Amino acid sequence: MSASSIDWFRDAKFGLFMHFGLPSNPAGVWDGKVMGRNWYAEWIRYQHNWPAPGGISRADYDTLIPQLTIEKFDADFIIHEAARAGMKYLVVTTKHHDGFALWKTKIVPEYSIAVSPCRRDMIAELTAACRKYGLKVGFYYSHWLDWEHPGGGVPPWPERPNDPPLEQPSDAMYERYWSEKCLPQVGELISMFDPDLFWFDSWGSKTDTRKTQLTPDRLGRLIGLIRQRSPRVLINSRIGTEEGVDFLSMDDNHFPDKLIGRPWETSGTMNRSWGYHKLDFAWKSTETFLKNLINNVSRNGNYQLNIGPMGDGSLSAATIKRLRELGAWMDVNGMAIYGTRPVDAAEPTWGRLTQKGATIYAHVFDWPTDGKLELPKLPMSITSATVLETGEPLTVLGSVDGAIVNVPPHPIDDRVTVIELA
Ligand code: FHN
Repeated sequence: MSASSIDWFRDAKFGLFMHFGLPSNPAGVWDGKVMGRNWYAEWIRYQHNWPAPGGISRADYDTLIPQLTIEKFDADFIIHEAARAGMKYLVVTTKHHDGFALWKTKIVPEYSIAVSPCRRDMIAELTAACRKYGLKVGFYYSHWLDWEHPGGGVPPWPERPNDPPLEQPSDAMYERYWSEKCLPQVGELISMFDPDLFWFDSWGSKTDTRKTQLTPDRLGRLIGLIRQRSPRVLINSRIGTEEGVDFLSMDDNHFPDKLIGRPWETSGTMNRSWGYHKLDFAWKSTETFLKNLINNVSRNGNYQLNIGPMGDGSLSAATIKRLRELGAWMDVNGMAIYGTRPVDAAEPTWGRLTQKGATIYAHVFDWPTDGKLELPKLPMSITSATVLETGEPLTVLGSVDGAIVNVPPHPIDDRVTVIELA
């Protein structure tokens, strides 16, 4: 990574995560049964019918390939929506755990979108749309688990409560997977698309002993290959190490309660599932997403909000509504997000603070009922306060230590009102 590569990531703050693949068609339901265990629809192959014995055989699972028609997939539309929502980068599943590639790969081409009826290259289309709308291009690649290759990792726990753990491939077989598929496909993604970021997926803590195949040697070869092919591409810590990578990825939907000095991000879902699940109706609110974003930004982090397009490639109405509501807020308040840094001050109980140069932004989550917004001790004296959305000037009483801003009786935005302090 060159010294400046991480700068765009630190300034961008808000990205779009996108989970799509073969499981987007069954969308959490197989043979009329809703998948169990959790709501991660992209896991249907192993979690179908859980906890009863079952799962889906590889042969049955592969009947999803002829269903991959994506007749309503419009990369331009999706990335335009992301840009309107204020998102500055995309991270898309090029290959999820099932091992199926969404680009026209020359490595294991028989398990890729090239053999589906659509004959399209989703990754090429999304990359072109990102370049058109000015978003950076990030690729999710499931390096650890791969359920296509005979040497790829399978879930490291018993999928059924009374079963033994699934049998993992031998180390020699895993090595074949690593050198025949994982490394060449990652290299190919770089040479074909020149991405800005790789988002690798393993989970749990650094010391999680289940990730046995991710040895220092293998991780070193993967990171080395990427660094050699692209000096600027960013790599996340879920590759399996925090050493030699560019930013930390929290666990799914995990929002740390304190500032972290290194660049970091949280990836989060709009409902429960990452891939589209047609019976997952637990949609979170736009207010939740905004507070997640602001919370992370105030603590030096980014937020990568996921969408799961439906099997035909289109976005659900619930997804589009949330993206547009986010965009409306970002249109008027984005300057309090992009390019900001944490403020050297105590975190207020009513919300969060961000700073850019000599301007501090107060993001008010809980509007004061007595009309007085009490500021903590700030690193500079405050003489002016303005509602960012409307330009309404507010009176500031006091200065550096515990200044008070007189605010109107009601917030201008029910979700989060931003006040610009200078
Ligand atoms: O197992 C995956 C899951 O399907 C999804 O891709 C998430 C996204 O962060 N990562 C894994 C679980 O942590």
